[in-house]
Parts: sequence; C-alpha cells; structure tokens
Amino acid sequence: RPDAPWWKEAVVYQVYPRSFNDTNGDGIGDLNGITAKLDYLKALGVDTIWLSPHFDSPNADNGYDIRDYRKVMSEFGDMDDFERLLAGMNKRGMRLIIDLVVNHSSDEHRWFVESRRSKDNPYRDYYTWRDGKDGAAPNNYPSFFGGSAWKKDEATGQYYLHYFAGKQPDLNWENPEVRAEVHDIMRFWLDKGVSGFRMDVIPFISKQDGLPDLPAQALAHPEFVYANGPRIHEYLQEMNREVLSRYDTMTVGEAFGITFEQAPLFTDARRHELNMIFHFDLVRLDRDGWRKKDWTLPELKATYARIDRTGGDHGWNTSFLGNHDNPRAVSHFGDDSPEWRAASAKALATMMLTQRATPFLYQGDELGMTNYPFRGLEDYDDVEVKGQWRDFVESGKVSADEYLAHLRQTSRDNARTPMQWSDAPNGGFTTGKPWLAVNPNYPQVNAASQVDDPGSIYHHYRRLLEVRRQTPALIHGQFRDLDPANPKVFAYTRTLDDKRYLVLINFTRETVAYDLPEGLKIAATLLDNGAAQESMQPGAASVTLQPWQATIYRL
Ligand code: TEU
Ligand code: CA
Repeated sequence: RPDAPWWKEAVVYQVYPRSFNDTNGDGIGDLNGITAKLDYLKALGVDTIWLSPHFDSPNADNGYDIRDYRKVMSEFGDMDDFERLLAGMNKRGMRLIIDLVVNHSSDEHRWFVESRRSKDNPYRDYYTWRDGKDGAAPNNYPSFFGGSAWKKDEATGQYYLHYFAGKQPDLNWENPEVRAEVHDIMRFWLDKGVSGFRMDVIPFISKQDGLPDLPAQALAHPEFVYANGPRIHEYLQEMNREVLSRYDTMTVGEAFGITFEQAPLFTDARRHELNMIFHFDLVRLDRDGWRKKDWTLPELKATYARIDRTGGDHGWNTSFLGNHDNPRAVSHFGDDSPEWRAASAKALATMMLTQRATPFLYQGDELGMTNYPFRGLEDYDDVEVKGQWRDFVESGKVSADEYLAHLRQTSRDNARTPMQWSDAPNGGFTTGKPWLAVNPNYPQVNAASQVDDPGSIYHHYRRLLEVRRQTPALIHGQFRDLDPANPKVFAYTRTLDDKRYLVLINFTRETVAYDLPEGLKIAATLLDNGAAQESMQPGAASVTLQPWQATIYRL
C-alpha cells in the first residue's frame, strides 16, 4: 500500500528501560543499555521503539510519576545519552515514540509543590482540589492503587484527586494553562526528533462535571466512569490541532475504560484525535482486577473479531499480547511448561503478527520469557500490589493465600523482571544487583542462545516480521474468522485484492485433524512455526495440526 501512513506498517517494540539492559552496574537498566542493543533489535526486524517513561521521577510507579518532563531520569542517564540513542536509531532507520504521562504528574513536580502551598497559589488550579465532605473525602472515588482517590493535604486542609498513587496527583485539564503546558512538552520532544507518543490512561484526562459519587455497581470498575468525562474528545482534538497535525507522528492511546462502541471516537481518522488505541479486552479476557478467571478460545476469537470491527474503514488497531502491566504472553495465553513453551510462544507470535493492526511487541516476549515464580509478598515491588494488599488482605476481605495465588498469575511484576540476555549471572542484565530479581530460568531462556539457534522463538519472530513486510495482505488485508466456535483451532483468512492467506493455529497439546471450511484449498505454505510434520501438497483440503502448530498458508 504505497499510500499507507508509516505507522500502519510499523512494528513497535516496547522497552521498559528499568529492566532492559544495565551498562553501569547499578542494577537498573539505562539509555546507554538500549543504544547498545539497537543492532539486536534491528536484526529482529522491528523499526520503532516505544520507550516507557524516561523522565526525571521519584519512581513511586517506576517513572509513571514525572517530576520534570524535560529532564532524563538520572538512573537512566542524561540528555546526551538520550540524543545518542536517538541518533543511533535514526542511523538504523528506526523511530522512537515516548510515553506521554499527563493524566497526572508526580507530587514532586514543581507545579504540585507550588499548588499545595496555598489556595491562592498561581498553580493551585493545575490540580483538582476540593473541600472534604463531613470530615471525609469529597466523593467515593477509589484509587487503582488502593484506598480513596482523594488525599487530604495538611497545608490547606483540602483534598487533591489522584486516580493512581497519592504521589500521582491528577492534573486539571479544565485549566487551559495545563493544556498549553502539555502541548509545549510535546513540542519539546517532537522537536528533538521523537516520532510520537504512547499516551498513558489518556481517556481519564477529562473529569466528570461536579465529581458526583460513583453508583455502587461502578465502584469495582471505576475506569468506565473515569474514561467518560464530557470534554475528552475536545481535549484530544485540540491537542491534534495545536501539536500533532504539525508533525508526522504516531499516536496510540492507552484506552483503559473504553468500550468497543466508543473506540472509533478516538481512532476514526476523520475526527483528528489519535491513530490507534490499546484495547484492554484481550489482555483482560481472563481477569477481574487481580483475580484470574478461566478463558476459552472462542472468547479470544470473538474479542479479535470485535477489535477488528472497531477499526472499520477509517480507523486502525494495535495488536499486542502483553506489556509492562500484564503477565507474560506465553504464560498468559500459551503453555509455559518446558515442553510446550517454545511452540506455544511461536504460535502466539504468529497470531499477533498476522492481525490487521500495528503490532506492539513487549521486550522479552521474542524470547518466550515467562512469568516469575513469586512466593510471598516480599517478592513483589509493584505499588499496585501494596495498595491491593491493604484493601483486600489487611481488611480481611480475602485471605493472603488466595490473593497471592491469583497475583502470581496476574501481577505486573511478571513482565518487569530483567531481560535475559545470556546465561551469565543475572542473565547478563547487570553486573550488579538487579533492582528486581531475574527469572531463575535464564540459563534456559536467553537471547544469546536463541540468536544462535535458527529454530528459536527469536528467529520465528524475525521470520514472521520479514514475511509480514513482504506480504501487504498480512498487514492491510481483510480479516475473517472462518470457524469462530471451534474450541481448539483459530482459523482465519487475510485477503487483499486477489491475494488470500489462511492462518491456522492449534491452541492445544493434541494433534487435531482439521478439514478446511468452505471448500478452501491450500496453494502453498508461507511460514510455519516448526511444529508441522507433513509437507502440504498443493490443493490440500485438510491438515493434521500438531500440538501448538501455527502455519500461514497461501490459498
Ligand atoms: O496503566 C494504567 C492501567 O490501565 C493499569 O495497568 C492499571 O495500573 C491497573 O492495572 C489497574 O488495576 C498506566 C501505566 O501503563 C501503568 O504502568 C501506570 O501504573 C498507570 O497508568 C499510572 O500511570
Ligand atoms: Ca544502570
């Protein structure tokens, strides 16, 4: 598609800098560590990096609490290191998008330090301050990180709003000065040469008029109220007009609290808001908050079909199976037992990279990194865990054993353990003490051994990305699920003009004899994940799918 914008054909790799690569032995990944791995990423075939927050921060939430939007977090390096990273990327034809975290700042941001001083401080209105109600919080809003979303501040006796931690006060977007500040920050980084933004909880920036109490049934999932403020689309259109439309950018909004019906309001190109959003429905298929639930393949397929429909003719989607807030993809949707880990990780890669969407790979998923074998509370670092522990376990609502059993599978820390580069101590991530423990399976699961092995997960990702680049139908082609109710096999076609491809994925440990629906016949195999055992004859109408086999055929 010669007329397609670059961001539709891009392949994005998310770097969580803290856990990527440490070059100075302090146990924390850094920008120089990313620069040192650009050739690795280039060889994998990704062309864009999304960098999780790299800004100055006291790290109450690993950088999602920003103290200075124009300064590099000292643990990660300095502005020279950032410029070097960008130059190294440009040299390799790669682009960088950064994390725009502007629903809230850190409470240590200069604006908030001023704001909390007095009711008439010029920065007072940069945040949301209210009097308490009957000696308690102004309303019943809960925080995602436990307790109330309001915190009383001693200086003035008023409460400020924080949807996340108390150290993450929500900015007041009603104030035009706040919006102008954000636009300036965006221009600052775009002028440096970044190519766009992943926007953190962006639907939350518009607050409900009058901040009324949540009805009881909304308390467990306040995101659907927080994401539906009356001015959200006005703010995004203004941001687009003032900033984005003047640069060649990629934008992707983290759409926490957005339903399928609402998605096109953000992504329909005719509305001039964002290019794409991250739908939560797939990664939340099997959970309710920290609770893990069962999921079925037909549910997963229905979710893909719904996501694809919301793209429509004027929108575009993202494809992702994990990020720094979710468990590891292979542990989540695949089979991370030693026997099936590699095959299932490759099968998931095949699924993720053959959607009509821009793929976002999360660091380490190209190696099939797995969830961490957490034991007790002391193994976790995440601020979210501490808040939930207070709300659910200390309050006596849930036993420690029950909470920990679910958390082991749902915790964000599963994805935050350091990258496993080699079988050297600490997986080669650091020569010091890593800020979060390295998964003990690093001698078996690491980049060095997979780069050397053409049959590895890494090389399957690499081949998939190559095939995708050469096959426009796999990027732009229409998606159709051929067999939505099949509980074992995901079978879909991707069609562009007269080119038609079939993807078959066996989601089980069993061999499945599969007759192609609708009289379809295979013309050739484009790429399989190494599980297939028969070589297909042209004209074949049935396939014996091996456990976790995933194959792309030309029809
Ligand atoms: O995430 C918000 C979000 O949707 C969830 O990950 C949320 O933290 C939790 O699952 C609700 O129970 C974004 C960032 O990706 C996350 O890392 C930050 O902690 C959060 O916003 C606050 O900035
Ligand atoms: Ca370091």
